[in-house]
Amino acid sequence: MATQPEVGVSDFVLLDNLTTDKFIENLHLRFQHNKIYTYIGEVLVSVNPYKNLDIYGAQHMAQYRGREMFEVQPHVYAVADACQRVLRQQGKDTCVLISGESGAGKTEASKFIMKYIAANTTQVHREYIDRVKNVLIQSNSILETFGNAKTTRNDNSSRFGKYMDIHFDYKGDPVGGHISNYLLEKSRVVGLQPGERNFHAFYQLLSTNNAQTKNFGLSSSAAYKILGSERTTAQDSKLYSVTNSAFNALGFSSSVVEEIWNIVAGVVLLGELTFSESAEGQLSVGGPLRACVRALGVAEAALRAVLRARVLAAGGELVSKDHSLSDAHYTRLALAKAAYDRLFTWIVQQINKAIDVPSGTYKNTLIGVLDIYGFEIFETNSFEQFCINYCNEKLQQLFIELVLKQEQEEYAREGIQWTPIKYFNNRIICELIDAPHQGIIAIMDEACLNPTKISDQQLLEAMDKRLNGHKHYTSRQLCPTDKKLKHGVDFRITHYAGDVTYAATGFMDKNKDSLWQDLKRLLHNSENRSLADMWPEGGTDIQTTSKRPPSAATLFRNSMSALVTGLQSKEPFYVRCVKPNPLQTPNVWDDQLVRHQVAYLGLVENVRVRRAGFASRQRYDRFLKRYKMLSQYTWPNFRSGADRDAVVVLLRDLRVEDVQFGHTKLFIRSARTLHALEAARAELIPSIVILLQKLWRGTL
Ligand code: AD9
Ligand code: MG
Repeated sequence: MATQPEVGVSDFVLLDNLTTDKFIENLHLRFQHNKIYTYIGEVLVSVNPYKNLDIYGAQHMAQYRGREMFEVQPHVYAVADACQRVLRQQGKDTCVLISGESGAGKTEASKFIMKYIAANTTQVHREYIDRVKNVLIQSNSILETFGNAKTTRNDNSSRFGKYMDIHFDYKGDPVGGHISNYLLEKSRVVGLQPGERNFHAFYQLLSTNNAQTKNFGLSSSAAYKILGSERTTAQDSKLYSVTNSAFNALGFSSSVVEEIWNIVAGVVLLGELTFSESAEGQLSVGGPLRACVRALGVAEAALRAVLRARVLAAGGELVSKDHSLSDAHYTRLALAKAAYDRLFTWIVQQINKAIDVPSGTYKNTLIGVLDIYGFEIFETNSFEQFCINYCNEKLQQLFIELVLKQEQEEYAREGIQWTPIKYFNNRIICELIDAPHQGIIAIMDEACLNPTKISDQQLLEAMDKRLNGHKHYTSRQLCPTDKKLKHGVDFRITHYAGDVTYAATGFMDKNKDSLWQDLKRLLHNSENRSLADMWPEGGTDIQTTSKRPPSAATLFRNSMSALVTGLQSKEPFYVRCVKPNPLQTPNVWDDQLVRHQVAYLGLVENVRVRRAGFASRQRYDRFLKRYKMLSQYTWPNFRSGADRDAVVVLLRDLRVEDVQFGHTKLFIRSARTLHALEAARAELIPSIVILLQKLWRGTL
């Protein structure tokens, strides 16, 4: 591996005259040679090749085991190995934060990391460890079936955020895990953009004509509203088996699996229900109502009742309020979304039970892997994009704090002097969104709590009033001449990654995210035991449930804040994923698209920060091992004394001066120096090899 020819530079820190152009040129050159990974120090930049490269097999894994990152070609396995090494050698928890936009390769990277970690175990308790590994890997198929969908950007796009902890015992073998899921894009269940698909689960179920689907009158050849204009494929049918074997491997009983698919069928059938109104204003439900109630395990009269009218508690009395035609449609869709959303979270909870570390097993350390939706800018951006982009702001903030903090701490620890470099801190944007009382989330919550119904337009007015003058906020109302703010409900946030115009339409409703109590009760009373289990709050009396649950944005903000707190206590590694083209095709490079990502991921800034401090830091023993051949005083061995002394002598002999000697590490300021050392080493290696061969043959 070390003898492979270098293409461009494998660490951006080594680039001469750093500019964005040079950065992209190097990334492109390496991409053309299938070198999709490049470092910025310990940060891995990964470009999606959109083709299968032969770099992930067992023999490739072996090359990374126990090797320092700079010793081998950049690879996602090197990051996984570094994580595991920190964990084993220093007993520290680590995490890998994977970021990048939709289709950049985050989920694939997270799977390679898990694969590497699973393969890199000791031989003791093999059987048990194998089960844990299998379970961890199989859980991915289930999550993808229920949480992924084809979008215009990615045929297998994760429509939820995922954070997975993998727990290790004292030997560093995996003993279990835990998955946290964040905000599934449930609006997809009832509304698709052209060219997009619903969650894979729907197509998988409908691609098979089995007893279960026949029982509900479903057929693989029929068109269902929920599927949009897309049809099921042979691949869906194959994946249906894969999902079911994954359920089996995770210990889901066959009756629970049947109940899960019944709920999926129930949601499909809810999508088919129709309503009509008689001359007297009487609402009747049409379409496959019978099949729908069978699939959901609820009573026909009960489903009909909740679709036709709503029961409310008013002044201590229960009153029934008839639905209009549009209320009925709204209710049907709310029910479908809520049932699917809860199903997804419940499945994650069941997976967690299956992969939980058994009680009595010693948990020592953990590696967390975060694969969360990337920054999204669509034609129309709604509440979902608002949350997703807020999440990216929080993670960028963490990146800034940790990268800076780590650098500073390391310099302090090693007794090195340095001057911090300035760069844009996005804290101001995080606060625009989440500050108590003044932030957008607080303003939305206040509007949702208002006893009189507040429209999206009124919400926007409230935001304008409070946020007028904020550097990162504007709206159509505040800036009527701005051509990009076309509609009355448009507002814009200047995110760290660029301007995003949001349409406030639906914000109030999506933020309230409340499901009427009679719908919860309907699901709670289902004969489908799993479904009933998903809706425990449906057992509460309507009159006693006056407390409003926290809003969707508040729940999301709280889960982000818990996530960030958890990540802060771990040693972080970063994978920054880049998408080379929007066509999902190999060998195509779209310079504009790449440039945009390089800018908002702050990659060039990242190199600058890395270089403003020191281009490289290396432990004395490792440095000596790698470069001692360059001086007669250290080759083959230093006469005596500590590694640090040997390095001092070596560098004096080589006349290298732009270094500082830390307590345990050598800090090299300029990338050029590192470059020169590497070049000198590469030049010497062949003659040393010849020398050694002669020595072995006894011909010297
Ligand atoms: V999203 O935000 O969930 O929409 P991701 O997760 O960033 O997105 P994903 O990992 O799903 O993207 O990658 C998209 C597709 O690119 C995959 O389905 C693969 O077909 C392809 N891909 C990504 N990484 C690799 C790779 N290292 N080798 C080969 C890859 N193909
Ligand atoms: Mg993904």
